Amino acid sequence: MAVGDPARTLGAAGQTLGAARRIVVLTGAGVSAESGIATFRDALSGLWANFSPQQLATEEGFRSDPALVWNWYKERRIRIAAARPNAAHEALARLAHGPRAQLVTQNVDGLHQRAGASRVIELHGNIGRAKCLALCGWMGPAETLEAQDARVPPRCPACSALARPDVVWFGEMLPQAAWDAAEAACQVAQVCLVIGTSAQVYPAAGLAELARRHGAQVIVVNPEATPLDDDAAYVLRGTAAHLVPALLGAAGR
Ligand code: BV8
Ligand code: ZN
Repeated sequence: MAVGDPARTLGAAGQTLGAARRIVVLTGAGVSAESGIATFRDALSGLWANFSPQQLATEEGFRSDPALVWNWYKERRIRIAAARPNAAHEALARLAHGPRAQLVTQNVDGLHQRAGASRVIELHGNIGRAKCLALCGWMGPAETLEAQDARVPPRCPACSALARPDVVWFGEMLPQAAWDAAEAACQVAQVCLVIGTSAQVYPAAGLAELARRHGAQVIVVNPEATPLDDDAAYVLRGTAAHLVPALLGAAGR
């Protein structure tokens, strides 16, 4: 792992990124922190302070108190709608326009897409979408459903079961197509750029190691230490909105 003078590390990491033909970018909640979106673990503040993610972001948590969990997601959706993509989202959207870079995110906030990124792999779903709790196949925009049905949670328009957020809860499988596409991108990447994730939640947290085992050089961007740092080729200690544009600039992208 290259340490030492941050400017030199940024320059070297930029060169490595600039020379890569295949890049996979893995983002976590930290990439949205400077858009004012609390990271997952910070999200449980205020009214939600006495709950754990494992309580609210699980099917059993939802089934035991559907209105409470629906309202937690609704509050997060409202905050996300009021937020704007930051310089990191915008720089990554430009990078992902090219054929060589594949954007993979754990985030459910849709900010990569709002910054203009088109081919985003969402490993954990999207908070803007609702789906049927009984998995009858219905899914649609949560806000539209709320406008049509004032009950909390609203009901599935197709079968009247409860509607739920279309996100991956703890204990749930990730969407197979998204997972397969993320794995495939990691298996062919020369560089794996990991931004704003604590790499605590599996299986997403294992993707950087998968890329590294297939020969990728890992570049970590995070203001704090992560379990990926020791095996990374470069660790850029700082925030995404500052370092991602600088890194992509140093890569000539
Ligand atoms: C599954 C959607 C199994 C919901 C999310 C014991 C050991 C190992 C694993 C497990 C275990 N017990 C259970 C498991 C599995 C579990 C898991 O990994 N648990 C963890 C807690 C140990 N995983 C699951 O349950 C997964 N499913 O395993 O299924 C299975 C198998 C077979 C058959 C059936 C089932 C599903 C996991 C998905 C959960 N859903 N999100 C929602 O959003 O409400 S996870 C959620 O938390 C996020 O999506 C993200 O992935 C994760 C972490 O979020 P945060 O902590 O907020 O963000 P992050 O980690 O990215 O940390 C923030 C980082 O940003 C920090 O590093 C910080 O330094 C940095 N940062 C801060 N500011 C900035 C910054 N970086 C840059 N710039 C800044 N300005
Ligand atoms: Zn239904």
